[in-house]
Amino acid sequence: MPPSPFPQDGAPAPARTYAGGVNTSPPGPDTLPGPGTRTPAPRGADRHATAWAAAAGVVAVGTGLALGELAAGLVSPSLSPVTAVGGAVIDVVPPGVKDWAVALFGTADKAALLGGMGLVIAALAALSGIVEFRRRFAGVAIIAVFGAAGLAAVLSRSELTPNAVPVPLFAAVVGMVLLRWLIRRLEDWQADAGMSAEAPGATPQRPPSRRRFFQVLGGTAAAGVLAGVLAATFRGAAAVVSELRSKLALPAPASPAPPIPAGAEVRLDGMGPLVTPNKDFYRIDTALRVPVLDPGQWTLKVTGMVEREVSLDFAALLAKPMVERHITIACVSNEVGGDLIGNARWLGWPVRDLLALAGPKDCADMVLSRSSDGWTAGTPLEVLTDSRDALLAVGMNGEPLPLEHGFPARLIVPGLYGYVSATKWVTELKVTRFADDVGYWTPRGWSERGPIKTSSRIDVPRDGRSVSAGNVTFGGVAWAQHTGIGTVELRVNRGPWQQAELAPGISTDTWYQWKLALPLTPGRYEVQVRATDLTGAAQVEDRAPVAPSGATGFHTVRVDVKS
Ligand SMILES: Nc1nc2c(c(=O)[nH]1)N[C@H]1C(S)=C(S)[C@@H](COP(=O)(O)O)O[C@H]1N2
Ligand SMILES: [Mo]
Repeated sequence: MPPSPFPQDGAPAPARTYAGGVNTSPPGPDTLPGPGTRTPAPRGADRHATAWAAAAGVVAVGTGLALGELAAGLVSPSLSPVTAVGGAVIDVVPPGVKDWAVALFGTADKAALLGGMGLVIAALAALSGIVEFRRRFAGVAIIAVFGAAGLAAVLSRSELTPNAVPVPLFAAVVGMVLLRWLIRRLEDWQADAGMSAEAPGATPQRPPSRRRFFQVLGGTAAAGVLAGVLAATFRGAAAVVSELRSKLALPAPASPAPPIPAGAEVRLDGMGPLVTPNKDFYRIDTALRVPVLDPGQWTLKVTGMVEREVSLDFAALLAKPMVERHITIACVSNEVGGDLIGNARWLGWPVRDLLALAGPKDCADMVLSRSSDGWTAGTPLEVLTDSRDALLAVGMNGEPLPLEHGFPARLIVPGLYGYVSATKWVTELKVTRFADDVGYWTPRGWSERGPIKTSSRIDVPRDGRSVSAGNVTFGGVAWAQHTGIGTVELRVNRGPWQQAELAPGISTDTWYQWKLALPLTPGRYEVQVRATDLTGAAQVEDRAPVAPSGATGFHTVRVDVKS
């Protein structure tokens, strides 16, 4: 029997023969082309190479997108690159087309849009694979354009939060790296296949680089599918809850917020608004993944040293007489001059009324509030039962709380730093004693009690700016929550303090804006601000770091006055 011209299954593969007839060992990293050299991939070595390049493009882009959606599910549940692009498409589509789509697809219009986007993205992804195989980095460049488009879409959305910004960039970088890697493996395979085909007398065979290509392609696709399934699980829950949130009608307040006094808002170029929009509100929490709570499932329990435990569901909470107040909350980690502070109009039920239902026992002096993800804050019972408007809040600036800010309910307590009071996604209030319980941050080096320290900030001109000589108008904010601001003063180059024009506050629980025009001749100046509260207590001058109980010191800006 003549020897078969074909290698038999199970027979050891013959060493590869290069065109020069030299037998080599299987390629290690040292035999790979150096950076910048183009592997000539002989066409026709595998008729399907172009198709595999397209598949590599789809797998690379798909995996990048899936990981992006997963990252968005973790850090920015209300906005992902895909929902941003979808939302942007919905916004730019003319109304006629929208009506047509709704008529055609009915309530499946969103699914149809996503399906259509999927097809367009898959086509562009396949193209990027083919192009990358033809010319190194050409496909990578297409994905970079994808990433830029995703970023633009994210930046254009009203749900924009800082967390959402890096996600499209991350997705694009993953896609670019994967594409280059997969195409490199394809080039290796095609080079090997081409050489063995060109070798005189060589028999057609499958080089190990072929197997390698399919391994990395399959492995990447599997990772992409896994990320996609996880992302769909996370984002599905977030999407459902976002939808419930957007359909929620907040009750009208039984006690509406007092009107903002005329002139409370000092309008200077570069000065922030008196009421901070939700999208610009600072966000601080320990949650890696924003808790997504279904309001229909939410309950709040009042436990511990109480006459009777109370359990409240969301419908029962919304039926309570609601109070609406402007309250400025601040983070203990806010540096002097920092921006971890914001003022919003909160809607909620006074915590004192809730605690009255439970009846705290006399020995109790603290309420340990707990969030759905186990974070805790220890708040003096007294602060929650005195006349101030400590709220179990459900609304922020006329909307249900954003997911990032504690949907469906959180605590807002005038006068205390957030870490000892402002529990988001709150699910339990345990009435207890400071001697028995501690909040999350206390054993980590922060004070047991966290009253907000009176402070002030210069917002314009910004530190380091050049301005022109003449009357230079300074402006900013000052706060002494629940006491109120009495005066704000500025001094130039450590000279005498000069009283600023203090705008009326909304209430003592909010920050106040102020301004002062100073005649300045050309030169360099150091300008400082200090606030005094309504009891006459001045802001502390000595510098203290944020830990353990909040920063002190005067905010100082340097300005360069030009002629
Ligand atoms: N569940 C939960 N609530 C929390 C925190 C947290 O880590 N987890 N951080 C607190 C801190 S330190 C601050 S300053 C405020 C910030 O609230 P905001 O993100 O709505 O601005 O939330 C508080 N509530
Ligand atoms: Mo904080």
